[in-house]
Amino acid sequence: MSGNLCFVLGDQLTRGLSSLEDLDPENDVVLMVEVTEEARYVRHHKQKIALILSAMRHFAEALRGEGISVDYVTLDDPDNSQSFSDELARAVKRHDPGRVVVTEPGEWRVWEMMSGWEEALGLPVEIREDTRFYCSRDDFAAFAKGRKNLRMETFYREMRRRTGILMAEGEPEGGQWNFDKENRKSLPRDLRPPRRDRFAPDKVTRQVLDLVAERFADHFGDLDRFGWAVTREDALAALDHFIADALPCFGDYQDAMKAGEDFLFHGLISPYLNLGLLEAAEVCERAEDAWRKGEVPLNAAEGFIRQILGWREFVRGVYWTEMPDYAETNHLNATRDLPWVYWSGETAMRCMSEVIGTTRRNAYAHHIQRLMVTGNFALLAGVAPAQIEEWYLAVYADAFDWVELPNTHGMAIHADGGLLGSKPYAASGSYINRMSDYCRGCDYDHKKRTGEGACPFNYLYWNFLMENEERFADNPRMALVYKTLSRFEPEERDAMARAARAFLDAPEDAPVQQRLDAGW
Ligand code: FAD
Ligand code: DLZ
Ligand code: SF4
Repeated sequence: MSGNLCFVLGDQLTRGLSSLEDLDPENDVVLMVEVTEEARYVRHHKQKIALILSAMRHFAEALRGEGISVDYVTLDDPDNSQSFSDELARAVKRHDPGRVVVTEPGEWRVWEMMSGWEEALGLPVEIREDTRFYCSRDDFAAFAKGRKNLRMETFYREMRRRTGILMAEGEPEGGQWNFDKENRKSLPRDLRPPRRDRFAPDKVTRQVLDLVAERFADHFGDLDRFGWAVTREDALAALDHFIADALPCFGDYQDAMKAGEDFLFHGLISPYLNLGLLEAAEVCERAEDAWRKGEVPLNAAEGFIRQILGWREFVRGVYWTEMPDYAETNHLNATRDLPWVYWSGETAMRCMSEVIGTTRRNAYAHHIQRLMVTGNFALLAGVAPAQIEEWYLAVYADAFDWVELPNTHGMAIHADGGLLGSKPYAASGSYINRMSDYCRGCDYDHKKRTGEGACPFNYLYWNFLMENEERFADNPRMALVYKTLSRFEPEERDAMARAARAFLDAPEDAPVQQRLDAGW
């Protein structure tokens, strides 16, 4: 064969992908491979593996339906070498292409791998830009150049101007760029979130679920509630459902948490965006359109669009301009092993058990749960960046390094020293109590800082501020909390520091590897 071998990765399931744009069905072959290496470089949640493999199989079928020749290697193929590089080398032998065409990957690890393919294979490998984003890597680098700190809000305004989304004659719709302050309402007790569409597994998905249950039994997570869309058609249906039923309230209750309500008014679309079943532009356009038709309020449309046009594009830009050094920073010198509770969910802290519970059941938790519960805990406990990052990368269906790393390393645990956020997102039990109903049913008392039944988030929070006083006391955004801390009696400060030490050194915090080795 003299044509192209177009290698499509598991998070590149978009028909308009750059590596497929000039595909010639007469001469070219698409290669897709299921490999254990990708499922095991971190132990991904079972649902995440099943979602990716099933979506890959459906995408391959859709391409075949167009008359495109797809060489698809399944995980259980006895000749499968189980790695990207080796499977590509085997496919090159099978097809003898003129060149290999790929779209740049979403992870530095794979980028490094890809950069060595041309030499290893001895034939041209064309790596094309991933055009599924609003902002290219080069454009972001130009934005970042010369800036000491990178702020999402500055970037977001530039993106609004550049795209014209929610703009009228050069000004933001509604006269305001950002309705963040209107996005922090607590949930009224009687407000019922809409029932969410879950998609019944078809035959292909059922086969994949069996395969995953058998091969990855030792991975975290339940499979029985698998309900993700695995085709573009179903992902579009999920988007329609979200826009009609949940987006109207998204803005008001974006930061709220409620026990037993895993999804509230969130989109549940991040896996579809990150795998390529939905495109960022069509999602933002749908939300804007709903506002223009009067179907959703402006604070909902703007709040939602900000997450995609702003945060999603921003963290990707940070990732590619700052890697690989970014992942190595550890500004707060955090070294604690990841507490076992992240895997077991067994704790009297109701907030933690709720968030880890939805993570296990759904391979999903919404942003505030990730940031202000599990992320906040890791920050306050001083968990080593690499360990908490591995956890986030493993447990969420939407997790890929380019988006997970900046969110965890930068936003949640401040390991980048403030490159991405001007202050750490540290919070005590009062925040969690304000934004959720978790504290109501908890064994701990969110009002107590010390003594019997005191909420761990309280003494961990104040202990964190005490330990990092030199670092943060001059930060104007933290002046108020340090003023409050200065009013505490020395005895209370000591008591909180002692409580924090005792809690963190509790014997159930056995190192994760030890518990993994012991089996689940
Ligand atoms: P919605 O709340 O409905 O938001 C709509 C969309 O906006 C999301 O689908 C997502 O594409 C985008 N978005 C929202 N917030 C962010 C953000 N901070 N960064 C990038 N995109 C955002 N998101 C991932 O896609 N993959 C990850 O691996 C990931 N890891 C995270 C780790 C931590 C510690 C934190 C704090 C956040 C992380 N996020 C990650 C961001 C965010 O939590 C998820 O995108 C969101 O919860 C997905 O659910 P949803 O589709 O219901 O989102
Ligand atoms: C995450 C993942 C998994 C579990 N399995 C596969 C796979 O078998 N084949 C594949 O092409 N991609 C898989 N992926 C997604 C890749 O890890 C992802 O494409 C790279 O990390 C680049 O972002
Ligand atoms: Fe979490 Fe503390 Fe509230 Fe319990 S009291 S749910 S530990 S914040």
